Amino acid sequence: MTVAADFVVVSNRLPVDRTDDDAEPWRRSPGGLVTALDPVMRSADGAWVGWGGKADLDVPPFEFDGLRLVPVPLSTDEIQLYYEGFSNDTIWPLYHDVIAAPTYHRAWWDSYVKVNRRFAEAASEHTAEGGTVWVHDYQLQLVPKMLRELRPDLTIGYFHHIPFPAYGIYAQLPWRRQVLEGLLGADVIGFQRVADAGNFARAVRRQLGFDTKAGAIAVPTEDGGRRTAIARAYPISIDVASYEDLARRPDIRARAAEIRESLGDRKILLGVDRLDYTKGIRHRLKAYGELLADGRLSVHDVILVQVASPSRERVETYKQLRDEIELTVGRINGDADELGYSAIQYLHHSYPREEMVALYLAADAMLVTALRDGMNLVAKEYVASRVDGGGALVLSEFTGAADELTHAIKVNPHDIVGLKEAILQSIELPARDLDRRMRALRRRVRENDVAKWSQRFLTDLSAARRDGA
Ligand code: GDG
Repeated sequence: MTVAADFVVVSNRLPVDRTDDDAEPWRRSPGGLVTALDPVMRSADGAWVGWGGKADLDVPPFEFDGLRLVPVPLSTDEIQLYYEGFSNDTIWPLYHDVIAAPTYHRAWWDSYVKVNRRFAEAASEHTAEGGTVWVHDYQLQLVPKMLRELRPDLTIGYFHHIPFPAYGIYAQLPWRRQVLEGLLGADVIGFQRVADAGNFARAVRRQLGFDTKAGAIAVPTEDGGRRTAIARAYPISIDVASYEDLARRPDIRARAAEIRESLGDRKILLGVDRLDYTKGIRHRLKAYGELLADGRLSVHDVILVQVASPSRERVETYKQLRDEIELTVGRINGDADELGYSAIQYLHHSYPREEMVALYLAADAMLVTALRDGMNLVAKEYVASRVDGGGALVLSEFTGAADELTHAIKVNPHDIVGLKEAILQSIELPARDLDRRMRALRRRVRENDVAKWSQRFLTDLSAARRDGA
């Protein structure tokens, strides 16, 4: 199938997973991005460029469930160097304020350049004359410039899902100029927070000396002129209605009741994270463990359910993190458990969305204690699922979500004393107070759902195209 689409999304992963079943080789992988872009893809003759999720998988473009998909192959070596290496062990820790030390390897960078070029070429080949391409995330920061060079007729957007760090941190990157130039190939560069867009503009000023004013960056062109690239915040969100629908389903409500009953007559604290050092799981455990040790909480009254979904298991830092967390959970449970009463229920699994919503509904308080997080969709999913108006949200001020969810119980997760107080508040504040907070949170999440997010971005992108023309 040849594809030349008017609207093309480029992301590291395609919105499908490869199965081992020859009769049904692809399964749709549910994700916010697909849901958000689905209507746009269908109305705008869209296609999606991305990796199929398996090494050395080289298959031609195909149609699946009404979506046109263009697989980009990655070799085993490239998965190691470009993806696990440069993306997840250089850029990820650097952009999350060096919570873990980034590793800089020239061979990783070389692979990153090569793979970014392959994505740019695939996008170039499959986009119609004058079309629009929307590139996603930190694995593909060089694609906008490469694509612009190949196809000056295209309108190019880029959205950055993770934080963009302060200049003092960003400046460590040996390839800091190339990455900025790569991103500036886009007409609109979207960030989660106003602060991220500000950090980016400052890096551009300091490194490249370009003028930036209120998010408009003057980028010199080859003919000696200038074009404008917009760098602005577009806080991402979730498909609120789909969470509300799930939360109203009788089977899911029954499952939530069953979870509560199985845990006894106790307050349920909940953590849901990819097992990642940015999520502040260790800080959360420390605070909770101390509350039990201090006697301010008792296993008879409270339990922490921690879902830690497996993530990046071949990257060394993640292996170490898993060991540390499991040691800590074991220690806390060993010290605090009583027969029939466990302090922490630790679940190193992934669950279907239905089960996640049942957990959200069952929990008295959701603990989001990330040390740094682009947005944190879990916080928004929890709020959206609480159609019953119950529950409390403890939210780290270092998440993008904290900018919008101002009625959460805010915490600085590094401050263990403050974190302990926040956890206590989440289960001890008067119901009237918690209800008022949850009402305000729900209003906020419903105002800005993921469809709004993509509309805002794409509206600015088409304005950029008009201005360019
Ligand atoms: C990046 C940025 C930004 C987790 N475990 C299970 C499961 N999940 C789902 C959650 C949520 C998603 O994964 C995680 O999203 P987050 O936003 O919390 O975090 P990242 O994965 O780090 O995402 C982040 C995001 O991109 C979007 O721009 O917000 O800051 O780091 O949807 O529900 N889902 C299921 N089972 C699990 O076990 N079904």
